[in-house]
Amino acid sequence: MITEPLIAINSLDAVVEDVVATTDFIDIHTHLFSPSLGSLGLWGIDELLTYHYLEAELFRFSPIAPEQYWTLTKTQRADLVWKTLFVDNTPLSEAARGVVAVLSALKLDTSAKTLDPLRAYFRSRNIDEYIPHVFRLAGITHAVMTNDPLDPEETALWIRGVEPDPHFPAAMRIDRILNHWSAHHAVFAVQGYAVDSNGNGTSMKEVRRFLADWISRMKPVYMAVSLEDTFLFPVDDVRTRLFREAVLPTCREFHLPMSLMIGVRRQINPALRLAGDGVGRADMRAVQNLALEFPDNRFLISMLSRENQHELCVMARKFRNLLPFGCWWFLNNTSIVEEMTRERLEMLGASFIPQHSDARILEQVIYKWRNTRRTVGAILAQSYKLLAADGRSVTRDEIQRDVNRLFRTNFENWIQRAG
Ligand code: FIX
Ligand code: ZN
Repeated sequence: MITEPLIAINSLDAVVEDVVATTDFIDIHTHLFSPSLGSLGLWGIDELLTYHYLEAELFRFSPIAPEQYWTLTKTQRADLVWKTLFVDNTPLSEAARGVVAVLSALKLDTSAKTLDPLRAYFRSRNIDEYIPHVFRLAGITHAVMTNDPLDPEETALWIRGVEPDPHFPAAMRIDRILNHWSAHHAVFAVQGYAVDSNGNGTSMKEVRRFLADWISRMKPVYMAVSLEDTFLFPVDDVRTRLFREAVLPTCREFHLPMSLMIGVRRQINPALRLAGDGVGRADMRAVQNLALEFPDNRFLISMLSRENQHELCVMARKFRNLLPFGCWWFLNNTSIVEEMTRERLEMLGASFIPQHSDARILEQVIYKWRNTRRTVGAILAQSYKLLAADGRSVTRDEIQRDVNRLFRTNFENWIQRAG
């Protein structure tokens, strides 16, 4: 028996906007790091401006050659990006508008001619007070990190001992293991695990031991990998065997979901470094085969290509061990987020995770979540209006339940009930 007042159709926009604005979200995929991981964590104006999204745009406006750009200091690079994209041109792109949104949220000058006054502000921040302030502005309680147990700099910190931070859950990223076994298997030996270049002998058992040791060290909430657009499963290679004999059994043993981010073409233009990655449409039969062969594994799935989104929605209707999440990277633009979110609501109801920030610099969570609230909030309100027009009004509690589900409990349940 519904006792709460039903929301009138012409009040839905305001109520949904308020619920979305006052609900804190969980950011399930970022490249941020907890303070206990020290200088791995990036923040401040120079980092914001040398973000690879903006560097890609810089090379479209500035005559500077990438080789010459990389000879500059970070400060000089930031000055050039600011002058080129924010002073000599109007910051119209999603990424450039994002910097403006961050500066305005921090009550800083958004059209300063030079960066010095802004640099003074960021220099005066105390990171332990600043992080909670930024999280409040972004409306998030948790930012899940991306932690690589084969990254030399990060490994050294974890082995020395990292204080767990409840606001920065870890996620174990294993691209080097799954995608670059031949280049990285030797690191296992250095860490005391007997594996060989073909993954034979004790390799699979040793990889499982390696993963188990790092799970007890990092206490990740999931394991993750990004995969190229040509990724296929199963094929006769060491990656298929690693999935089958080491990674997915370990996920089941430790009740961890496996996150698959599929469709990146790494380094299509190496001269741009991190900004040099591209996208390609993937053959989703790989996801279909994984979901079918491993019904007891839970998968978080994000496809990078716009052309894969409809297929992902259909696939998720067929396999309940697939949880679509986020409008990843080149999809994180209002026009595409609208399209994807509307389609997902129409095909999956509230059984998906609309967004993650993929923030690489701390303050980016401010604009990426502001954009998401604006876009997803409007799409949600539209859906409730259609429902009301079809003959069923909703209460604020029901809206709150759906928003909680989309931005918190779908993820919380997935990581708690995995495997
Ligand atoms: O693989 C990933 O996690 C990607 O998000 C990154 O590689 C990418 O550089 C990025 O920052 C996207 O937003
Ligand atoms: Zn990422």
